[in-house]
Amino acid sequence: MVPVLATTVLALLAATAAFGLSVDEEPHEAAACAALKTRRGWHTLTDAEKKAYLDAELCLMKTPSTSGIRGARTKFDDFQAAHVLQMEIAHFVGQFLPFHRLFVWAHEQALQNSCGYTGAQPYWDETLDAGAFSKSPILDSILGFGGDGTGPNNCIETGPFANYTNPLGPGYAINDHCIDRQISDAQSAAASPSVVARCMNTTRYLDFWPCVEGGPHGAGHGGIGAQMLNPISSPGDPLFFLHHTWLDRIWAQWQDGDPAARLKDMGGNNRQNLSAMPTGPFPTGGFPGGFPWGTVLPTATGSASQTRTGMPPVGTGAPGGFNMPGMNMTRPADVPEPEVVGDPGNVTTLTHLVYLYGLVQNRTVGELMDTRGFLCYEYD
Ligand SMILES: [Cu+2]
Repeated sequence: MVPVLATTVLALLAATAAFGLSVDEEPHEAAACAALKTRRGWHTLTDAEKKAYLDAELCLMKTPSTSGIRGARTKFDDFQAAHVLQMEIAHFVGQFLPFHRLFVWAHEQALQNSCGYTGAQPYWDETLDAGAFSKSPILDSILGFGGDGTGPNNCIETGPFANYTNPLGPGYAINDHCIDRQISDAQSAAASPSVVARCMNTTRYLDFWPCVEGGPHGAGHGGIGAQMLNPISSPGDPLFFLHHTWLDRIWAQWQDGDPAARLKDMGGNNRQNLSAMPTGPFPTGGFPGGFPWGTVLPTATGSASQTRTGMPPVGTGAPGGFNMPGMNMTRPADVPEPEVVGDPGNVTTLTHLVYLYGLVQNRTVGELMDTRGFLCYEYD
């Protein structure tokens, strides 16, 4: 039998060497989950709860980074910086949802451990604002994230984050700038209940994930626009975390629909192949049915009956999609190509390692399938 564990450790060591960052080799001990935290929607929080979250985020923005990740100045930047390095293997791939599950959780841990936040990570139920993001109460200038961008650079000029100097982005650039937005109500339309329902009605991860990534995911990023629309540097807008927590909730609810099957159901490609992607802005309303490509993808089970159409082909490919002028999506020489660790084939499996450069312990996709394990949360 192939020594899978040894192979994984070797791959881990290779990844460690490549990034010069520590990767623990200890077996992962599931931390005890004494009491599940309940993540709730922003629209349902009390004023005090909203203020506590916004204050904790502001605290992260004032706390110096200790991660050493390229470009990060504060602990808020750490997450954006890690996302920049992972972009190529975290989107349009099978680990899209588990990667962002750990990513959002790591941010929630930082709010709690570095800034004394005692609440759970809230989500933005975008079905309540689909097609009308510009009127969402989440953009409140006092108890929200501030409004649309204005002026030549689309800087947000209201709300608690108006004066933040973000050192990363757009894309791979390292460059001081404001948090910017360019809200599009039209592009927020695919956050609608009917699109979410279409995703929820799928029965396989291989259909569910691209439906979510192409539909509601794209709606949130396109609906807020500017930095949020940049697949590389989008976590520079603090709304990112509420958007992705909402997507994580959709996944968790879908899993709850058939836990026996769906807490183990994984698949998809390990690396992007965006060569078939269009460039330019999202079409109005996003891609409500999923990705717009027409090729066949194998799955984790390898079963011929589990192929689907409408997916990008497996293989490596430079990011070419959505590469509009100024988005800086061409990876520069000082950014290493991210390595796929623990998953030697082209198909995403439960042994696939999700890593965030030491921000939190590395986890396998298998460990991230159930929010009620070490992650220790559920949704209302
Ligand atoms: Cu992302």
